[in-house]
Amino acid sequence: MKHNDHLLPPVTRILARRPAPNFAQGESTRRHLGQPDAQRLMEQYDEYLDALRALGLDVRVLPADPAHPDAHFVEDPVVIFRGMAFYSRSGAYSREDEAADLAPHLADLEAVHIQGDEARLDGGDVLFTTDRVLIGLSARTNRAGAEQLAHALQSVQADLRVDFVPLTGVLHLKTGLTELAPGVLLRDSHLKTDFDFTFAACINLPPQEGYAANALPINGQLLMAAGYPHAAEIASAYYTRIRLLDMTEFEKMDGSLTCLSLRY
Ligand code: CIR
Repeated sequence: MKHNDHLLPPVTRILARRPAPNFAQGESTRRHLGQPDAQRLMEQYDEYLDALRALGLDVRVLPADPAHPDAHFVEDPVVIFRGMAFYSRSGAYSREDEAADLAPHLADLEAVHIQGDEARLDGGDVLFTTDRVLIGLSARTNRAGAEQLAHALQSVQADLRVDFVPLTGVLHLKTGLTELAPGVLLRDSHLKTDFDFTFAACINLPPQEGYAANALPINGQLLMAAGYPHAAEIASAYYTRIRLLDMTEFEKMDGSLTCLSLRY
């Protein structure tokens, strides 16, 4: 697979943060899935890091931050594009301060801060596809936040196409939609939106496989949640190397593969 024509360059670096012992105090809309098992969660986390290291990436892992039980979902407070870090304030009040805590660890990137108390945005709502950026308008990201990010990104690349995707049914846009391969979207049918995705081929996963819609392609290889055979079968048409990862304990906290790392 080619990556040269993608908006984002190949990944070389990963920034992650270890889950804190009190991670279960984080936000969750998935309490019905039960209480996460702390030991199992840490095992799943270590397997996730191993999978990234196996891709030959430079993986940096920050210490846990018990003051912010969701802080290991590092993808949400910042969006990285073209060597710049765009920091935003989360729509979850418990997560508002995470951007300030992360910024010193990305000091080599030029920082841009989404301004204004009313502007809210989580990185989980920002999907860079091959040729455009989709920003979900969700419970976490409002129009002011999305407009500011779009404007900031377009000040870096004037012809960047940015579309807003009003949605319900999943936490973030990327919870229910990722780009499996160039021009191919993978969608959880729980994701409700009137947005027209016909600019790409859109593969809808049945509800029982919906969690696998958060797939993580990196440099021509794919990480995918384990336990979703139909989704894995679809993915095998695009990838010769797929690493399936158990994500059950993160799922109980509304977490998925993309949110556990920053890739740049
Ligand atoms: C939250 O509700 O904010 C966390 N418990 C989960 C965040 C997951 N982030 C993501 O999908 N980008």
